[in-house]
Amino acid sequence: MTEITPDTQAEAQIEQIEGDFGASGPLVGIIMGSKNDMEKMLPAEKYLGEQGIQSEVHVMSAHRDPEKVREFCTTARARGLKVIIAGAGMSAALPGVAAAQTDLPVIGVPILGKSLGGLDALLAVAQMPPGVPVACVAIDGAKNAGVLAARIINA
Ligand code: RP5
Repeated sequence: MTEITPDTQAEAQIEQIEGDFGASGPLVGIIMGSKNDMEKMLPAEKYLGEQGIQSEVHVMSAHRDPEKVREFCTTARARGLKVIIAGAGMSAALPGVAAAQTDLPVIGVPILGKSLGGLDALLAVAQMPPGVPVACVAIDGAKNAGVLAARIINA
């Protein structure tokens, strides 16, 4: 009989989360705050695919699904991810919240919303406090997020 220790409990928890998020060996996690961000974010996934770098794509909002974001970020390294690309519009907390919960590099993509010309998201993504960095690309700059993620992985 297998003894249940805190370690085996943690492994079981990771296996459960792997089941939820998939564990087929992606190196880049691409997350976004809304399914409505998908079209803007897919150029990152497309570029990475062209470079032979597998990624996984998930929708999770820092405001609407905080627990899902926490699970994703705190298990990302153990599941083999090397970089997280996070896109969001409006108050765009997702990249910063991700960076607060993982020591993997986080690339933030501000998404153009219906007002303020995307400046709201740009400032929210870029203006991180010292010690919690997010590498911010241009508004709707998901392709460059993919390019930067590939450069980090190949560095
Ligand atoms: C953000 O709010 C999302 O990233 C999205 O860009 C924006 C609006 O979300 P929806 O109301 O379109 O789902 O959190």
